[in-house]
Parts: sequence; C-alpha cells; structure tokens
Amino acid sequence: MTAALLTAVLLTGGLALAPGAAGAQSAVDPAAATTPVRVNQAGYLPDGPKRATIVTAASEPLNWQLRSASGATAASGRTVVHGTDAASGEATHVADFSAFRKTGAGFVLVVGGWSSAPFDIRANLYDTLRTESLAFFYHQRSGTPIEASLVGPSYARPAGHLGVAPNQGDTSVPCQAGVCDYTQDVRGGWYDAGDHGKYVVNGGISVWTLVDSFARAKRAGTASALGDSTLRIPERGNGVPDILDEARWELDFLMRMQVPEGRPYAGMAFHKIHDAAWTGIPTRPELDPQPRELHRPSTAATLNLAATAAQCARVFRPYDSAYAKRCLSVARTAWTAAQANPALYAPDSDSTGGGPYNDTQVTDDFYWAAAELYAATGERAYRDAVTSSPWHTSADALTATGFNWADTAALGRLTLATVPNGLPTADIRRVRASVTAAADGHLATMAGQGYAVPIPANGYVWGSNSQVTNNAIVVATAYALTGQQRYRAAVLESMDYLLGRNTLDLSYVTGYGDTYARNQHHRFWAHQYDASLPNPPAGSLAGGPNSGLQDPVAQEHLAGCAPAACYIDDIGSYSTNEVTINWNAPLAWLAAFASERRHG
Ligand code: 9MR
Repeated sequence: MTAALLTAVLLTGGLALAPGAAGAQSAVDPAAATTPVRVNQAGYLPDGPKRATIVTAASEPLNWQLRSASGATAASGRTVVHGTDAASGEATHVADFSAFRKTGAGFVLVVGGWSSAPFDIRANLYDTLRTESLAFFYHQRSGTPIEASLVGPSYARPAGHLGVAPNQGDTSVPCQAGVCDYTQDVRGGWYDAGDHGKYVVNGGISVWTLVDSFARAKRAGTASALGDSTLRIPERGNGVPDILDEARWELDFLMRMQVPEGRPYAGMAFHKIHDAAWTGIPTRPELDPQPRELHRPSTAATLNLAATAAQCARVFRPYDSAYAKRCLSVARTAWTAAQANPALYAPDSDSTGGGPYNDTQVTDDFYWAAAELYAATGERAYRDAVTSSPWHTSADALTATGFNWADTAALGRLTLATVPNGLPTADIRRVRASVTAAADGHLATMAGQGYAVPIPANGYVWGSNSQVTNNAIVVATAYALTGQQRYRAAVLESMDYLLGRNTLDLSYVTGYGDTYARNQHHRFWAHQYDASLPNPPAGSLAGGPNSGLQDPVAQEHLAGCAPAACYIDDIGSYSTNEVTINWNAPLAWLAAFASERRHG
C-alpha cells in the first residue's frame, strides 16, 4: 500500500454521515470526515463567537446540545437551516452557542445523535499558537544550526547551506549562465517551504506580515506578547522584540540579494537563489548536494526589497537606529533601481530546481514600495508615487479572493490605513473606508456560506489557506480601525475554519485539534517517507484545498472534489499540502491578534 493510500484509508476509516446527508460525502473521498458536526477542534474563546456547521439535508431545524466533559448538557438550542454550501457542495445547518461563555475542556456538540470532535473553551486558547506559529520561522532558518536546546532533539539539525560539503551554497553563489560573472554571499534567510529555495518576493510578503503583526500589536498596546524573550530563538534576551529578531534574519538575507554597486543592474535584487535541479524527499538541508544559483534580477523582487527595507527603517528605529538607517538606504537604492528597470519580469518558465514566483504585473509592487517609503520618510517624491498610482484608488487592491505574494497592493493600502502619514485627511479617510468596505465584503462572503470562510467558492487556489488568513487580516485591520466587534468575531470564525470547522473535519494546523494535518510536503519533516525524521512541528499551516489539483497525488486521489475538499494530507501533494513562510506568517499574525484579551 502506498503511503498516500494508507492516509486515504485511515481518513475514510471513521466515515459517518448525518441523518439525511447520504451522498453528501462519497465513501471514496480520501479525506472524508468522521462526523457531520464540524467545530473548531482546538476550541473557542469564552467571549468569542461559537458556531458549528452540521452537514444534513434536514429541511427543518434540529436540536443541538452542548455537553461538558462529564456528559452534562451545558446549553441547548436549535440549528438554523443554511442550505447548500457552494464550496463543499454540502447541505448545511449552523448551530450557534455563542451565548455560552463558561470555560472548560472536553466539550462536544451533539446534533441528531452525532457528536463533534471534543474542544475547549478558554481565554488562553491562542497563546500557544501565537508562539508555535512564529517558531516555524526559526525552524526554517538557513545558514545556522537549529539548536536542540531551543526546538528539542528531533527538530535539531546542523546549519544548512554554509558552503560545507556536500552543500555547495550559499556563501559564494554564482549566477545562472549569462546573468552575472561574479559570486555573491547570500547566506541566511528562511527556506521558503518544503524546498530549500530562497525567493525574494515570497520572503518579502512574509517579512512584511511579521513586522506588521508587531506594529499592529504596538498600536493596540499589546506588543509585549511579541516582545523580547517570548520565543525560543537564539536572540532571546537581546533587548529587541523576538518577532523583529526573527524578521531580521530574513531581512539580512533580502539585503544580501541586492546587486552591488558597480555591477550591471546595481541596486536591483536577484529574484531568487535555489538548487540547479530539484532534490528528492527527504533531503536534509545540510545534505543537499545541488549547485546553487542566483537567478536574474527582477523588478518585483527589487520592489519587495524596497518595501520591506523601508518598513524595517520605520519599525526597527526605536530598537536599533543604525540598522534602521541601513535598511532605509537599501530601500532607497532599490526603489531607484526599480524605477530605472520597471519591467524586468520573472518568467513562468524558470521552474527547474525551484519555484518560478513569476509576476508580470508589478505596478502593485510599486504602489506597496512607495507606500512603505512614504510611511518611513514622509517625503514628497514617495507621496507622489503613492497618489499617482492607479492602485491608490482601485477597488482591485482589496479583492474577495485576497492578496498574496503576487498581488501586493493591499499591503500598501493597509500600511497607509494604519500608520500615521501626511496624506490629506480626506484621502486617509477614503483609504480606511476601502479597508472596512473590503472587510464588509468578506463578512458578506462568510454569511453566505455554511462554513463561514472568508473566501468565495472560486477562491480555492494553491495556498488557499493563506487567502483565508490574508482576508482575515483585512478584517482584523477593520477591527483595529473601528473597534466594531463583528470584525473581531469574523476573524475568530476564520480561525474556526482553519482549525476544523470545514468540510474535511480537519485542522490544517499541525498539533491543533483532534484531527490535524501532519504530513505536509517538506524535505526534512518527512516522517511519512522516513520514520527517523520528524513530522512538521506544531503550528505548521498546510496550504489547503486547491481545486486546481496541481500535483500527481492530488490528481490521483481527489478527482471530482468540491473546491473546499480538494486537499489530501499526503507529503506528495505539494499543491494542497505544503508549508511555506508566506502561509505561516499570516497565521502567526492572526494568532497574535486572537490571543489578546483586551477587546472591549
Ligand atoms: O505559493 C505558490 C503558488 O501561489 C503558485 O501557484 C505555485 C506555482 O507556481 O507556487 C507556489 O509556491 C511554491 C514555490 O514555487 C516553491 N516553494 C514552495 C511554494 C509553495 O508550494
């Protein structure tokens, strides 16, 4: 039996259907759920919304009971018939037990004789996820040993890609043929995902998200949860907030990717550095024998560098002014270089040994970089670049399906909406209104669905869970701007989806919930293929359902799936089940938000 098949069999083992729901799940569905009562399996906050989805074709409301661990009925009520959920194709009801605000462990929701997975209700529900989702980045570090004292023996490993054989990088890396005739030290940074590539555009959005998480918490007065000595990283105790230390590990790498003065394309950023050919799974980072290569500079990478280095200048200033100064100088140089080379596009075809991260639309990246440079400096030239950009007023900056590494105008919009800046008051008001309007759109999307997911049924793309998390960030930003509780509730319901209230009755975050993703695609956390290696550490977010079925395992096992069910917890399914820095970063942003007890 193949490992994939084994997973499929294990997951179908407990298949159960709600009364009247026959046919809603097929017995051959490899990820079929074990109960029709779907909840956030990690749990709920005492003061948060508490909703569950029940798969049933019953046309009338059903009775529900909330049972405590002792079996006593703690609360009861009637479901609301929702009808067909487009993304899953299931007939659904919703049970709302938000009025129950007591705490405890081992609750279950019972509907029509079916019980949900057990869950907690407690105020500190998201504290561990806040730290574990951030610890993911230390685990992914390149160019430094991952210390057993910090992560435990099974996750410890020697430094990868420091020029120690059999590694051939990353201390003196040549370019691909014809790109440059020198080598560059591009050590450090985070591995992107399950592969060992390091890509500037994806590093960019990930750094921005972590640093924005800190900046948001600081404005909210809650930054101490992300402060010094809150993470198990080597820099703890250095007086700098740990989340910024972690972001700096990548920022240093991004700055190393800048073409030096005196060279062709000086000031631009190389698009990416990765293996010359794809390695197999498993491959431990320190045992990767492939030659490493720098790929042609791109405008998108250069603008990612400009944006994140400018954000660094603004946010690091109180903690390390010299570093902030250096960041600003790099950002300015990158901006100028991008203006001189506005159409150097990374091609789709460049996907041997690493992902392409192709992008031929970079006006959004110009907008984002201009917004960050303006927020950092207040200078007129950057303000003009902001206000003359079509993205400054376009509704397309904040779409229903969400922003991502390729579509970054939203990042600029969010910065301008939240960071004090010199735009005219009316313009700032308009920018803020665009964020709350987008958030209202996400709330409407959620209300129309059986599972309250903040993406539409056509939004289940590669990495759909990050579209969910990024839209939830927009909603959380609307909460920060307005204080309106419905936005906070929607953020928490988005977490419910990720943590088990979904058509697969599965938590996409390793270690959270009764049934969770544990075989994500990764060259070191490859336990499914090699029992001596670990599973992904707790707090790792799977990419999630991808109706495009863009890998052979997904194609073999998921044909005909409803969009929200196009997922398999198999290490071979890189298009539904990888982990990446740009997916864990928004999870960490949201976990920090959800862990705060200060919402009035
Ligand atoms: O997240 C990326 C997704 O948006 C693209 O559709 C996909 C195909 O180009 O690539 C994804 O990124 C992968 C990258 O190319 C290589 N490292 C792993 C990333 C996640 O699967």
